[in-house]
Amino acid sequence: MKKLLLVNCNTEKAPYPVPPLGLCLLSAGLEDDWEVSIYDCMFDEGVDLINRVLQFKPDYIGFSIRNIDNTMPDNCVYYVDNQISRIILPVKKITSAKIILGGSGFSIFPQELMELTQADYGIIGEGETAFRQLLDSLDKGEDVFSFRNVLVGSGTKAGSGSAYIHQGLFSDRFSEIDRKIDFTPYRERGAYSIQTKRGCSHGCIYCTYPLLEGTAFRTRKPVDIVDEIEQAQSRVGDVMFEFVDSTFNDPRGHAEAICREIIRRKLRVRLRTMGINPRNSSEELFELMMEAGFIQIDATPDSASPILLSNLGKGFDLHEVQQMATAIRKFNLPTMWFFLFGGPGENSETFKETLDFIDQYINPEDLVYMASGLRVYPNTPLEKTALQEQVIKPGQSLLYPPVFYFSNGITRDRLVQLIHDASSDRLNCIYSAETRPPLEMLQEAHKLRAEQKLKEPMFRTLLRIRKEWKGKGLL
Ligand code: B12
Repeated sequence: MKKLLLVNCNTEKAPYPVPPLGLCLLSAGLEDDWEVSIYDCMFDEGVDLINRVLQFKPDYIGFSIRNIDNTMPDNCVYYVDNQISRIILPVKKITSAKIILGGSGFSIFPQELMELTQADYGIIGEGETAFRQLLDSLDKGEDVFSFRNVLVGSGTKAGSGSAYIHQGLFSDRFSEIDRKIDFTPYRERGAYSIQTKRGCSHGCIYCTYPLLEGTAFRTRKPVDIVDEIEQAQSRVGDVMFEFVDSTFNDPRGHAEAICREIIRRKLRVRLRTMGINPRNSSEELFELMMEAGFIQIDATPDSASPILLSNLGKGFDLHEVQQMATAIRKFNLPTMWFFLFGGPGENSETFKETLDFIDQYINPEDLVYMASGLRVYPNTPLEKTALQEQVIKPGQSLLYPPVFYFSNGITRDRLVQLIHDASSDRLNCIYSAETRPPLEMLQEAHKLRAEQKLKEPMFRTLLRIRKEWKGKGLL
């Protein structure tokens, strides 16, 4: 059996460490015919990677590049340099194994990352089918130049060999994350990732999801999804399960069906999800979610200004955002809200429209993240706007330095000032560039949670402490 080493290059622990779901899925699909080992750099920053390579002696090494930067114009963290200089290049120096790159970050900037790493191959997009085909063909010594989604060496341009297509059904294998990596350190703050579908049919102007996953939803069967959760829970015990879909409640009815299956089996699970789409949300959905075991959701309308919702291509209107917020509040479903200011057409009036919505509709016990500036990614509608408005030049690299779009209707400084003002008046509002709570606050929160056996989301505990500290004049 030929040997394959898969390396998770991601070491970012904020907002919490995320397990390498993609690599575990790839491993699950390959391990019948390949001897696969995963090296997870998350907690040891890759210090033992060279030893693993020397001992395991892989024929091929796949590096997963998930994060490029933290998408924040203020306090921007750029991850690529470290991943290349500390993880990929040292391995390249000591092995003759073929180096293959993949992952969502890689798929956004494939050519530039091939050049920077001088890797042998790269796979754009999802890997289940393409990676297996590539490995099998390389192993037989076959030509792989014409393979779709595959880059060969740093010289290839995106051509027939890399035209990006989205595959049909994705693997029905379970990731079994806890069997593939040491899941213990993820238990405390992280979650067990579950994907219920791929694809996104929405057209948010800045977003990479349709490029990464395709524009058509490809759903898994609710029975399979709940089997996966049930089996994982029987192995790992009480853990938070997190849905990692672009939007959880798309297409309409799928999320409801998953919740019903969980309820039918009387599972006692803790669940959270990002991406609730206002258009397909309803009281029925939130009621089912509460009953199924959701203890936290992320709501990401980006704006509550009708002009911005339209300019950002969100595909839902203010009324639908208001309805969603009302339903969330009715069921007291702990929610982290995300607003993204600075899109095309943003000005002080549109900012105020969103603020009015926050004041009227959002539970003050829920957290509101306020971000500024839109990260510009290749092949998105925002890239075209940025070109037209001469924010970027034709041919300019968007990889580094990271490029952000700001509306020309308000200066960047003024926008940040408005966010600062809004967050100092409202304790539940936080400027996303300044989200990390002070260490002392985190320690107090952990202590309180342990003493009182609190099961509420961490953000609610932190928010209460923040209010107390403010009351005592400590903030
Ligand atoms: C869910 C999600 C989150 C959740 C994660 C929850 C969790 N428990 O995992 C939360 C909200 C916490 C989150 C946070 C962040 N995220 Co996020 N997230 C996503 C999202 C929507 C899905 C990721 C996922 O799990 N996909 C499912 C798995 C199965 O897919 P996959 O890992 O990509 O693997 C497949 C392929 O990539 C490929 N593949 C992967 N590795 C390899 C390796 C080889 C060798 C090969 C051949 C193929 C291959 O095959 C796999 C199977 O098909 C993506 C966008 C997207 N649609 O992909 C953004 C995304 C990954 N996130 C992104 C970012 C920036 C972040 C943050 C830095 C944001 C921030 N400022 O906090 C943090 C970082 C968190 C961390 N600790 O690393 C960016 C990364 C690119 C970039 N711009 O840098 C993305 C792409 C979104 C975007 N803006 O475009 N995120």
